[in-house]
Amino acid sequence: MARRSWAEPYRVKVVELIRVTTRGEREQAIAEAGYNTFLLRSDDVYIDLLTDSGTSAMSDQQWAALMVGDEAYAGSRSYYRFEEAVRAVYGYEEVVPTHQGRGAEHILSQILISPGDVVPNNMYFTTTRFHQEYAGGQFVDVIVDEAHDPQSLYPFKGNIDLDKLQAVIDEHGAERIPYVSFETNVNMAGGQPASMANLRAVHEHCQRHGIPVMLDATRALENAYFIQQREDGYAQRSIKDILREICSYSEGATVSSKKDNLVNIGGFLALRDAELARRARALLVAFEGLQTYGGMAGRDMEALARGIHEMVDSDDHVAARVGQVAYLGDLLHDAGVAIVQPVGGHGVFLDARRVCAHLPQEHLPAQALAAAIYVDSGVRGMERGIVSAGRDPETGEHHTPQLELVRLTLPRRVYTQAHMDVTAESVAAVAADAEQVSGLRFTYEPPELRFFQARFAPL
Ligand code: PM9
Repeated sequence: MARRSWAEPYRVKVVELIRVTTRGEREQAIAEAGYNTFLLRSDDVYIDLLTDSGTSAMSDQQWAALMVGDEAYAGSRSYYRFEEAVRAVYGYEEVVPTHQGRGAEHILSQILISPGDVVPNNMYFTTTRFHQEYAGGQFVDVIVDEAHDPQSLYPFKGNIDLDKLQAVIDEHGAERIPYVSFETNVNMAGGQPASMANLRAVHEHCQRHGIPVMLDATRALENAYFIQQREDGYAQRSIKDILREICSYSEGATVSSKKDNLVNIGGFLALRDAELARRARALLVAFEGLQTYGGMAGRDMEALARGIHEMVDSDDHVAARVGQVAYLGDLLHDAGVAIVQPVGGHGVFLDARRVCAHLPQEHLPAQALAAAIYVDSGVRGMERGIVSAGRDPETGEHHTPQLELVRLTLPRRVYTQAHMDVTAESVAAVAADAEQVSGLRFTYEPPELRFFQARFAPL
Protein backbone atom coordinates (compact mmCIF):
# COMPACT_ATOMS: atom_id res chain seq x y z
CA MET A 1 0.00 0.00 0.00
CA ALA A 2 1.24 3.52 -0.74
CA ARG A 3 2.51 5.44 2.26
CA ARG A 4 -0.13 7.57 3.99
CA SER A 5 1.42 10.28 6.18
CA TRP A 6 -0.11 12.00 9.17
CA ALA A 7 0.24 15.69 9.98
CA GLU A 8 -0.07 17.89 13.02
CA PRO A 9 -3.66 18.66 14.15
CA TYR A 10 -3.06 22.44 14.11
CA ARG A 11 -1.83 25.17 11.81
CA VAL A 12 0.57 28.04 12.51
CA LYS A 13 -0.85 31.48 13.25
CA VAL A 14 2.14 33.34 14.75
CA VAL A 15 5.85 32.68 14.32
CA GLU A 16 8.89 33.50 16.45
CA LEU A 17 12.04 34.30 14.50
CA ILE A 18 15.23 32.42 15.32
CA ARG A 19 18.80 33.17 14.31
CA VAL A 20 21.39 30.91 12.72
CA THR A 21 24.85 31.59 14.16
CA THR A 22 28.29 30.80 12.76
CA ARG A 23 30.48 28.02 14.10
CA GLY A 24 32.93 30.63 15.43
CA GLU A 25 30.14 32.37 17.37
CA ARG A 26 29.03 29.07 18.83
CA GLU A 27 32.54 28.07 19.89
CA GLN A 28 32.83 31.32 21.76
CA ALA A 29 29.34 31.03 23.27
CA ILE A 30 29.86 27.52 24.64
CA ALA A 31 33.27 28.43 26.11
CA GLU A 32 31.67 31.46 27.82
CA ALA A 33 28.92 29.16 29.10
CA GLY A 34 31.50 26.88 30.73
CA TYR A 35 30.50 24.05 28.34
CA ASN A 36 27.13 23.84 30.09
CA THR A 37 24.17 24.15 27.70
CA PHE A 38 22.05 25.50 30.60
CA LEU A 39 24.30 28.57 30.68
CA LEU A 40 23.92 29.49 27.00
CA ARG A 41 21.83 32.51 26.08
CA SER A 42 18.82 31.42 24.04
CA ASP A 43 19.71 34.07 21.42
CA ASP A 44 22.76 31.93 20.63
CA VAL A 45 20.64 28.79 20.10
CA TYR A 46 19.15 27.78 16.76
CA ILE A 47 16.96 24.77 17.59
CA ASP A 48 16.31 24.60 21.32
CA LEU A 49 15.85 21.01 22.49
CA LEU A 50 17.08 21.67 26.03
CA THR A 51 13.72 20.85 27.52
CA ASP A 52 10.02 20.40 26.88
CA SER A 53 9.36 22.23 30.15
CA GLY A 54 7.47 25.47 29.76
CA THR A 55 8.59 25.73 26.15
CA SER A 56 5.49 24.46 24.37
CA ALA A 57 3.30 26.65 22.17
CA MET A 58 -0.06 27.65 23.60
CA SER A 59 -3.13 27.55 21.37
CA ASP A 60 -5.13 30.61 20.31
CA GLN A 61 -7.74 29.50 22.86
CA GLN A 62 -5.15 29.56 25.64
CA TRP A 63 -3.88 32.99 24.61
CA ALA A 64 -7.47 34.23 24.57
CA ALA A 65 -7.98 32.75 28.02
CA LEU A 66 -5.19 34.95 29.39
CA MET A 67 -7.38 38.01 28.85
CA VAL A 68 -10.13 36.73 31.11
CA GLY A 69 -7.82 35.78 33.98
CA ASP A 70 -9.16 36.92 37.34
CA GLU A 71 -6.28 38.47 39.30
CA ALA A 72 -8.12 38.59 42.62
CA TYR A 73 -5.75 37.75 45.47
CA ALA A 74 -8.29 35.45 47.07
CA GLY A 75 -11.00 33.30 45.54
CA SER A 76 -10.02 33.94 41.91
CA ARG A 77 -12.60 32.58 39.48
CA SER A 78 -9.64 31.36 37.36
CA TYR A 79 -8.57 29.10 40.25
CA TYR A 80 -12.00 27.48 40.30
CA ARG A 81 -11.86 26.85 36.56
CA PHE A 82 -8.45 25.24 36.98
CA GLU A 83 -9.65 23.18 39.97
CA GLU A 84 -12.60 21.96 37.91
CA ALA A 85 -10.25 20.95 35.06
CA VAL A 86 -8.00 18.91 37.37
CA ARG A 87 -10.99 17.19 38.96
CA ALA A 88 -12.55 16.41 35.57
CA VAL A 89 -9.41 15.18 33.80
CA TYR A 90 -7.22 13.70 36.56
CA GLY A 91 -10.00 12.79 39.00
CA TYR A 92 -8.50 14.11 42.26
CA GLU A 93 -10.81 16.08 44.52
CA GLU A 94 -8.28 18.27 46.35
CA VAL A 95 -6.25 20.66 44.18
CA VAL A 96 -3.33 22.64 45.61
CA PRO A 97 -1.84 25.12 43.10
CA THR A 98 1.93 25.70 42.99
CA HIS A 99 4.25 27.86 40.93
CA GLN A 100 5.64 24.78 39.16
CA GLY A 101 6.33 21.08 39.75
CA ARG A 102 9.10 21.40 42.31
CA GLY A 103 6.84 23.58 44.46
CA ALA A 104 4.41 20.66 44.65
CA GLU A 105 7.27 18.23 45.38
CA HIS A 106 8.47 20.46 48.18
CA ILE A 107 5.06 20.64 49.86
CA LEU A 108 4.38 16.90 49.45
CA SER A 109 7.82 15.93 50.83
CA GLN A 110 7.48 18.27 53.79
CA ILE A 111 4.05 17.03 54.85
CA LEU A 112 4.78 13.31 54.46
CA ILE A 113 8.49 12.59 54.96
CA SER A 114 10.16 12.47 58.39
CA PRO A 115 13.93 12.23 58.84
CA GLY A 116 15.01 8.59 58.50
CA ASP A 117 12.13 7.63 56.21
CA VAL A 118 12.75 5.73 53.00
CA VAL A 119 11.05 6.67 49.70
CA PRO A 120 10.97 4.10 46.89
CA ASN A 121 10.96 5.70 43.42
CA ASN A 122 11.03 4.35 39.87
CA MET A 123 14.44 5.80 38.98
CA TYR A 124 14.93 9.39 40.09
CA PHE A 125 14.10 12.83 38.93
CA THR A 126 16.55 15.54 40.00
CA THR A 127 14.17 17.89 41.82
CA THR A 128 12.01 15.06 43.17
CA ARG A 129 14.94 13.31 44.80
CA PHE A 130 16.29 16.64 46.05
CA HIS A 131 13.07 17.40 47.92
CA GLN A 132 12.81 13.89 49.35
CA GLU A 133 16.37 14.11 50.70
CA TYR A 134 15.89 17.73 51.81
CA ALA A 135 13.00 16.53 53.98
CA GLY A 136 15.29 13.92 55.55
CA GLY A 137 14.20 10.96 53.45
CA GLN A 138 16.37 8.32 51.85
CA PHE A 139 15.80 7.75 48.14
CA VAL A 140 15.69 4.13 46.89
CA ASP A 141 15.38 3.12 43.24
CA VAL A 142 12.91 0.28 42.59
CA ILE A 143 12.53 0.55 38.82
CA VAL A 144 12.83 -2.60 36.67
CA ASP A 145 16.39 -3.46 35.58
CA GLU A 146 15.49 -2.97 31.91
CA ALA A 147 15.20 0.79 32.54
CA HIS A 148 18.95 1.01 33.13
CA ASP A 149 19.75 -0.71 29.83
CA PRO A 150 19.52 1.72 26.89
CA GLN A 151 19.34 -1.17 24.42
CA SER A 152 16.57 -3.15 26.09
CA LEU A 153 13.41 -3.03 23.96
CA TYR A 154 11.13 -3.76 26.91
CA PRO A 155 7.94 -1.76 26.24
CA PHE A 156 7.32 -0.65 29.83
CA LYS A 157 10.71 0.43 31.17
CA GLY A 158 8.98 2.75 33.66
CA ASN A 159 7.54 -0.19 35.65
CA ILE A 160 8.28 -0.72 39.32
CA ASP A 161 9.87 -4.07 40.19
CA LEU A 162 7.56 -5.49 42.86
CA ASP A 163 10.32 -7.71 44.28
CA LYS A 164 12.59 -4.70 44.77
CA LEU A 165 9.71 -2.83 46.40
CA GLN A 166 8.99 -5.75 48.73
CA ALA A 167 12.69 -5.94 49.65
CA VAL A 168 12.59 -2.27 50.74
CA ILE A 169 9.45 -2.96 52.81
CA ASP A 170 11.11 -6.03 54.38
CA GLU A 171 14.28 -4.14 55.21
CA HIS A 172 12.81 -0.92 56.60
CA GLY A 173 9.21 -1.79 57.51
CA ALA A 174 6.11 -0.21 55.95
CA GLU A 175 5.93 2.36 58.76
CA ARG A 176 9.21 3.94 57.54
CA ILE A 177 7.85 4.34 54.00
CA PRO A 178 5.68 7.48 53.83
CA TYR A 179 4.71 6.80 50.22
CA VAL A 180 5.87 5.22 47.00
CA SER A 181 6.83 7.88 44.46
CA PHE A 182 5.68 6.56 41.06
CA GLU A 183 6.68 8.65 38.04
CA THR A 184 4.68 8.22 34.87
CA ASN A 185 6.67 8.15 31.62
CA VAL A 186 9.98 8.18 33.46
CA ASN A 187 12.01 11.17 32.33
CA MET A 188 15.54 10.04 33.23
CA ALA A 189 14.99 6.59 31.72
CA GLY A 190 14.25 8.22 28.36
CA GLY A 191 10.55 9.06 28.67
CA GLN A 192 9.56 5.45 29.32
CA PRO A 193 6.03 4.39 30.36
CA ALA A 194 4.68 2.17 33.08
CA SER A 195 1.98 -0.33 32.12
CA MET A 196 -1.52 -0.12 33.56
CA ALA A 197 -1.03 -3.64 34.91
CA ASN A 198 2.02 -2.47 36.85
CA LEU A 199 0.34 0.71 38.14
CA ARG A 200 -2.57 -1.42 39.35
CA ALA A 201 -0.34 -4.10 40.90
CA VAL A 202 1.85 -1.57 42.73
CA HIS A 203 -1.22 0.16 44.13
CA GLU A 204 -2.74 -3.12 45.33
CA HIS A 205 0.58 -4.15 46.88
CA CYS A 206 0.95 -0.81 48.64
CA GLN A 207 -2.64 -0.88 49.89
CA ARG A 208 -1.94 -4.25 51.54
CA HIS A 209 0.91 -2.59 53.44
CA GLY A 210 -0.91 0.68 54.15
CA ILE A 211 1.50 2.71 52.00
CA PRO A 212 0.10 5.50 49.79
CA VAL A 213 1.13 5.80 46.14
CA MET A 214 1.93 9.31 44.94
CA LEU A 215 2.29 9.76 41.20
CA ASP A 216 4.56 12.18 39.48
CA ALA A 217 1.93 12.70 36.80
CA THR A 218 3.93 15.36 34.96
CA ARG A 219 3.95 13.32 31.73
CA ALA A 220 1.03 10.98 32.49
CA LEU A 221 -0.60 11.95 29.18
CA GLU A 222 2.34 10.54 27.22
CA ASN A 223 2.24 7.43 29.42
CA ALA A 224 -1.46 7.05 28.59
CA TYR A 225 -0.60 7.14 24.89
CA PHE A 226 1.93 4.31 25.21
CA ILE A 227 -0.59 2.23 27.16
CA GLN A 228 -3.11 2.77 24.35
CA GLN A 229 -0.54 1.73 21.74
CA ARG A 230 1.13 -1.16 23.56
CA GLU A 231 -1.04 -2.74 26.25
CA ASP A 232 -3.69 -5.38 25.58
CA GLY A 233 -7.21 -4.13 26.08
CA TYR A 234 -6.49 -0.41 25.68
CA ALA A 235 -6.37 0.13 21.89
CA GLN A 236 -10.03 1.18 21.78
CA ARG A 237 -10.00 3.28 24.93
CA SER A 238 -9.66 7.06 24.72
CA ILE A 239 -6.58 8.81 26.10
CA LYS A 240 -8.84 10.70 28.49
CA ASP A 241 -10.19 7.48 29.87
CA ILE A 242 -6.76 5.88 30.20
CA LEU A 243 -5.36 8.93 31.99
CA ARG A 244 -8.20 8.78 34.52
CA GLU A 245 -7.51 5.11 35.13
CA ILE A 246 -3.76 5.76 35.66
CA CYS A 247 -4.59 8.31 38.36
CA SER A 248 -7.12 6.00 39.99
CA TYR A 249 -4.22 3.84 41.22
CA SER A 250 -2.84 6.56 43.48
CA GLU A 251 -3.67 8.67 46.52
CA GLY A 252 -2.33 11.83 44.94
CA ALA A 253 0.00 13.36 42.39
CA THR A 254 2.47 16.12 41.79
CA VAL A 255 2.35 17.73 38.35
CA SER A 256 4.62 20.20 36.61
CA SER A 257 2.08 21.80 34.29
CA LYS A 258 4.94 23.01 32.09
CA LYS A 259 4.86 19.68 30.22
CA ASP A 260 1.62 17.80 29.34
CA ASN A 261 -0.56 20.74 30.38
CA LEU A 262 0.72 23.02 27.60
CA VAL A 263 1.54 26.12 29.64
CA ASN A 264 4.74 28.06 30.21
CA ILE A 265 4.51 28.06 34.00
CA GLY A 266 2.46 26.37 36.73
CA GLY A 267 1.91 23.15 38.59
CA PHE A 268 -0.12 21.50 41.30
CA LEU A 269 -0.34 18.92 44.03
CA ALA A 270 -3.53 16.88 43.82
CA LEU A 271 -4.80 14.69 46.64
CA ARG A 272 -7.82 12.63 47.61
CA ASP A 273 -7.54 13.09 51.37
CA ALA A 274 -9.01 16.36 52.70
CA GLU A 275 -6.95 16.34 55.91
CA LEU A 276 -3.68 15.91 53.98
CA ALA A 277 -4.75 18.72 51.66
CA ARG A 278 -5.41 20.94 54.67
CA ARG A 279 -1.82 20.35 55.85
CA ALA A 280 -0.49 21.05 52.37
CA ARG A 281 -2.41 24.34 52.18
CA ALA A 282 -1.08 25.38 55.59
CA LEU A 283 2.49 25.15 54.22
CA LEU A 284 1.50 26.55 50.85
CA VAL A 285 0.81 30.01 52.21
CA ALA A 286 4.39 30.22 53.51
CA PHE A 287 6.18 28.90 50.44
CA GLU A 288 4.00 29.38 47.33
CA GLY A 289 1.03 31.67 47.91
CA LEU A 290 -2.61 31.58 48.93
CA GLN A 291 -4.55 28.38 48.28
CA THR A 292 -6.36 29.92 45.31
CA TYR A 293 -3.24 30.89 43.35
CA GLY A 294 -0.15 29.16 44.83
CA GLY A 295 2.35 31.25 42.85
CA MET A 296 0.43 31.49 39.58
CA ALA A 297 -1.20 34.61 38.18
CA GLY A 298 -4.93 34.39 37.50
CA ARG A 299 -4.21 34.43 33.76
CA ASP A 300 -1.78 31.51 34.17
CA MET A 301 -4.49 29.44 35.84
CA GLU A 302 -6.94 30.36 33.09
CA ALA A 303 -4.53 29.18 30.34
CA LEU A 304 -3.73 26.09 32.40
CA ALA A 305 -7.39 25.14 32.79
CA ARG A 306 -7.75 25.36 29.02
CA GLY A 307 -4.51 23.41 28.46
CA ILE A 308 -5.61 20.55 30.71
CA HIS A 309 -8.80 20.11 28.69
CA GLU A 310 -7.05 20.64 25.36
CA MET A 311 -4.49 17.89 25.92
CA VAL A 312 -7.26 15.27 26.11
CA ASP A 313 -9.98 16.78 23.91
CA SER A 314 -8.73 14.71 21.01
CA ASP A 315 -6.33 11.76 20.91
CA ASP A 316 -4.75 13.39 17.85
CA HIS A 317 -2.82 15.85 20.02
CA VAL A 318 -0.73 13.31 21.91
CA ALA A 319 -0.38 11.07 18.86
CA ALA A 320 1.22 13.94 16.93
CA ARG A 321 3.36 14.96 19.90
CA VAL A 322 4.82 11.51 20.48
CA GLY A 323 4.82 10.92 16.71
CA GLN A 324 7.24 13.80 16.20
CA VAL A 325 9.59 12.36 18.82
CA ALA A 326 9.40 9.00 17.03
CA TYR A 327 10.17 10.71 13.71
CA LEU A 328 13.41 12.16 15.11
CA GLY A 329 14.23 8.84 16.78
CA ASP A 330 13.80 6.95 13.51
CA LEU A 331 16.06 9.39 11.65
CA LEU A 332 18.81 8.97 14.23
CA HIS A 333 18.42 5.22 14.46
CA ASP A 334 18.55 4.88 10.67
CA ALA A 335 21.71 7.03 10.66
CA GLY A 336 23.31 4.52 13.01
CA VAL A 337 23.42 6.80 16.06
CA ALA A 338 23.19 4.96 19.40
CA ILE A 339 19.97 6.05 21.15
CA VAL A 340 17.83 4.79 24.02
CA GLN A 341 15.23 2.40 22.76
CA PRO A 342 12.29 2.24 22.51
CA VAL A 343 12.13 5.96 21.74
CA GLY A 344 10.22 7.67 24.56
CA GLY A 345 7.51 10.28 24.82
CA HIS A 346 9.21 13.65 25.17
CA GLY A 347 12.60 13.36 23.53
CA VAL A 348 15.27 11.24 21.94
CA PHE A 349 18.10 10.27 24.28
CA LEU A 350 21.56 9.69 22.80
CA ASP A 351 23.62 6.97 24.43
CA ALA A 352 26.84 8.89 25.07
CA ARG A 353 28.60 5.81 26.44
CA ARG A 354 28.38 4.25 22.98
CA VAL A 355 28.64 7.42 20.87
CA CYS A 356 31.73 8.59 22.79
CA ALA A 357 33.13 5.17 23.59
CA HIS A 358 36.62 6.70 23.86
CA LEU A 359 35.62 8.72 26.98
CA PRO A 360 35.35 7.15 30.45
CA GLN A 361 32.37 8.33 32.52
CA GLU A 362 34.56 10.57 34.73
CA HIS A 363 35.39 12.58 31.60
CA LEU A 364 31.68 13.46 31.37
CA PRO A 365 30.92 12.11 27.89
CA ALA A 366 27.29 13.25 27.76
CA GLN A 367 28.14 16.79 28.87
CA ALA A 368 30.89 16.88 26.23
CA LEU A 369 28.65 15.45 23.50
CA ALA A 370 25.88 18.00 24.19
CA ALA A 371 28.45 20.80 23.88
CA ALA A 372 29.84 19.34 20.63
CA ILE A 373 26.39 19.11 19.02
CA TYR A 374 25.73 22.73 19.96
CA VAL A 375 28.99 23.82 18.34
CA ASP A 376 28.17 21.85 15.18
CA SER A 377 24.73 23.30 14.50
CA GLY A 378 23.33 25.43 17.32
CA VAL A 379 21.05 22.56 18.42
CA ARG A 380 20.87 22.63 22.20
CA GLY A 381 20.35 19.41 24.17
CA MET A 382 20.94 18.54 27.83
CA GLU A 383 23.21 16.18 29.76
CA ARG A 384 21.40 13.41 31.63
CA GLY A 385 24.21 11.34 33.10
CA ILE A 386 26.83 11.57 35.82
CA VAL A 387 26.58 15.36 36.10
CA SER A 388 22.79 15.33 36.55
CA ALA A 389 23.00 12.42 39.00
CA GLY A 390 25.04 14.47 41.51
CA ARG A 391 26.70 13.04 44.60
CA ASP A 392 25.61 10.61 47.28
CA PRO A 393 24.70 12.79 50.30
CA GLU A 394 26.18 10.17 52.69
CA THR A 395 29.51 9.39 51.03
CA GLY A 396 30.03 12.55 48.94
CA GLU A 397 31.01 10.35 45.97
CA HIS A 398 29.62 10.91 42.47
CA HIS A 399 26.58 8.79 41.66
CA THR A 400 27.63 6.84 38.56
CA PRO A 401 24.41 6.07 36.69
CA GLN A 402 24.45 3.37 34.05
CA LEU A 403 22.63 5.78 31.74
CA GLU A 404 24.98 8.44 30.39
CA LEU A 405 22.70 10.31 28.01
CA VAL A 406 22.19 13.47 26.01
CA ARG A 407 18.52 14.41 25.87
CA LEU A 408 17.09 16.09 22.77
CA THR A 409 13.72 17.18 24.13
CA LEU A 410 10.90 18.35 21.92
CA PRO A 411 8.72 21.25 23.00
CA ARG A 412 5.08 20.58 22.05
CA ARG A 413 3.71 22.19 18.87
CA VAL A 414 6.86 24.30 18.30
CA TYR A 415 9.21 22.79 15.71
CA THR A 416 8.60 21.35 12.26
CA GLN A 417 9.74 18.20 10.51
CA ALA A 418 12.49 20.27 8.83
CA HIS A 419 13.88 21.18 12.25
CA MET A 420 13.99 17.48 13.04
CA ASP A 421 15.88 16.78 9.80
CA VAL A 422 18.47 19.48 10.59
CA THR A 423 18.87 18.10 14.11
CA ALA A 424 19.32 14.51 12.96
CA GLU A 425 21.88 15.51 10.33
CA SER A 426 23.93 17.45 12.88
CA VAL A 427 23.85 14.69 15.50
CA ALA A 428 24.77 12.07 12.89
CA ALA A 429 27.71 14.19 11.72
CA VAL A 430 29.03 14.69 15.27
CA ALA A 431 28.55 11.01 16.09
CA ALA A 432 30.42 9.93 12.94
CA ASP A 433 33.41 11.98 14.09
CA ALA A 434 32.97 11.40 17.83
CA GLU A 435 36.67 10.76 18.52
CA GLN A 436 37.12 14.51 18.09
CA VAL A 437 34.93 15.16 21.15
CA SER A 438 37.24 15.78 24.08
CA GLY A 439 36.24 15.09 27.67
CA LEU A 440 35.45 17.75 30.28
CA ARG A 441 36.28 18.42 33.93
CA PHE A 442 34.43 20.52 36.51
CA THR A 443 35.77 24.01 37.16
CA TYR A 444 32.79 24.94 39.38
CA GLU A 445 30.48 22.47 41.09
CA PRO A 446 27.45 23.72 43.03
CA PRO A 447 26.52 21.52 46.01
CA GLU A 448 22.88 20.93 44.99
CA LEU A 449 21.30 20.21 41.58
CA ARG A 450 24.72 20.89 40.15
CA PHE A 451 23.87 20.37 36.47
CA PHE A 452 21.97 23.66 36.29
CA GLN A 453 24.92 25.94 37.09
CA ALA A 454 28.12 23.86 36.93
CA ARG A 455 31.00 25.03 34.74
CA PHE A 456 33.49 22.86 32.87
CA ALA A 457 36.69 23.05 30.83
CA PRO A 458 38.04 20.69 28.17
CA LEU A 459 40.57 18.15 29.43
N1 PM9 B 1 11.58 18.63 34.36
C1 PM9 B 1 12.92 18.83 32.42
O1 PM9 B 1 13.60 19.53 31.66
C2 PM9 B 1 12.70 20.84 33.91
C3 PM9 B 1 13.65 21.07 34.99
S1 PM9 B 1 14.96 19.97 35.30
C4 PM9 B 1 16.01 20.09 34.04
O2 PM9 B 1 12.69 17.63 32.20
C5 PM9 B 1 9.48 15.62 36.42
C6 PM9 B 1 9.30 14.26 35.90
C7 PM9 B 1 10.08 16.60 35.65
C8 PM9 B 1 10.25 17.91 36.18
C9 PM9 B 1 10.92 18.91 35.47
C10 PM9 B 1 9.77 18.16 37.49
C11 PM9 B 1 9.92 19.50 38.12
C12 PM9 B 1 9.18 17.16 38.20
N2 PM9 B 1 9.04 15.91 37.65
O3 PM9 B 1 10.48 22.10 36.49
O4 PM9 B 1 9.65 22.42 38.79
O5 PM9 B 1 10.50 16.29 34.43
O6 PM9 B 1 8.06 22.50 36.92
O7 PM9 B 1 9.04 20.38 37.54
C13 PM9 B 1 12.37 19.42 33.62
P1 PM9 B 1 9.34 21.94 37.42
